[in-house]
Amino acid sequence: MAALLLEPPIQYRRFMRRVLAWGALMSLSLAACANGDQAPEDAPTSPVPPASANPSDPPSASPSASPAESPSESPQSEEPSPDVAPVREFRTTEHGKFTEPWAMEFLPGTDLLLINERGGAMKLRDQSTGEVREVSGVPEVYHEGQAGLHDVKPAPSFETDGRIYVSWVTRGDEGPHGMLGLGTLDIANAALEDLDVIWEQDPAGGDGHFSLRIAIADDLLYLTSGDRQEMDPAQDNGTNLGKILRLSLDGTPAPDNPFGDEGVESSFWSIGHRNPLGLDFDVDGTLWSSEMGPEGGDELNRIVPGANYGWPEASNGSHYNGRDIPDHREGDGFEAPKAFWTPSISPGNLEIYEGDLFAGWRNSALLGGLSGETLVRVALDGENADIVDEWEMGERVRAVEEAPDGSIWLLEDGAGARLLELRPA
Ligand SMILES: [Ca+2]
Repeated sequence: MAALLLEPPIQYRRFMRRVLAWGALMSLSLAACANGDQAPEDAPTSPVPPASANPSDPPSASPSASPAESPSESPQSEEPSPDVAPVREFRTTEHGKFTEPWAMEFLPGTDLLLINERGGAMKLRDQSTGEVREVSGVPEVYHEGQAGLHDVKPAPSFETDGRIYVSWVTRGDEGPHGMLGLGTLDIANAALEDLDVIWEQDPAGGDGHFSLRIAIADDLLYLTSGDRQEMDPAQDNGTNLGKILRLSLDGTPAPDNPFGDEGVESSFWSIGHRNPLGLDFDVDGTLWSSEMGPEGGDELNRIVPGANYGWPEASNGSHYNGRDIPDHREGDGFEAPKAFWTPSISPGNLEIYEGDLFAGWRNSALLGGLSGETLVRVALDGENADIVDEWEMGERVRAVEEAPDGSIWLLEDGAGARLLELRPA
């Protein structure tokens, strides 16, 4: 830390970051060899240079100690504040493993972390003892492709009545589709009770791009609904696919939504989305969403009510078959992302940091990369978003969440996914 506080010349710092990153990777590799699956407790993770947000730039390079290699970041991505040097290194502690985890949530007023596994298990982890209990009464889910048990979010009244929102995928006669339910969590008995379906994705379709992320503020519920890999529904205001919705706490369309108060459109907050798997508010209360792009073009979007985010008419990525999609450009009528990633990192969710433990991170968007196997920090400032740091995590990262004490928790992806706690080194 002392070296960072002394503010050595930028080129030297970049060089040292590469040395540190390379050293950390070597430490991790050595530790992994020595300890098998054990997470190294004493090897802090250092950042690698942030991935380029410019599609004309080459993909971000592997960590390198070579000072001759040109850095990929611009000067303005350096620390914005002269008095707070943002945390650059953290220590990682493993707290058990989960099977295909998808979402987690610290339950307010408790010492519990709730974890949803995509196969249909909802688990309560006591953060004091490490004990994990499985919750009964979870709806049966359809578990194929990207389908299964998805997100969870406590209602504003959770601390007094245990009310909690859950999203999942069911398979009806017409095929799989997403559901949003509201139930009551009996913590003492680890039971989900009185679960009512309050919203459904329509029409049904295939096994992908459900999205189904939940965010709540000011007694309103925001929900992402993906394009179900059909693309065109995102521009079709006759369906709730490819949209971000704004609902009342009972699941009905919220009053005064920007697409009018008739029919399905009355639930829309924004349109033209592909697979928005991240949703959170910044410290000013503005909604942001991370969205999986096609081949390249992953997006971090600042959500403006009534805006059209362009899918599938505009994307900074291309179709998987190589067919081009026009990039976002001024005057095309679509809202452009505030940050994007080409090549893709595949952000599994989005968490905007509000704490103090990671100095200098307040109002940073944190995204876990699935294909990227990274943790990415994006500094938000009003309408602007700057990709400022990226750490190689060595595994696909499914979920990022901030704990009440300001520590940051990650869930890896797939079978044997580790639950990780990050604290400043
Ligand atoms: Ca394009």
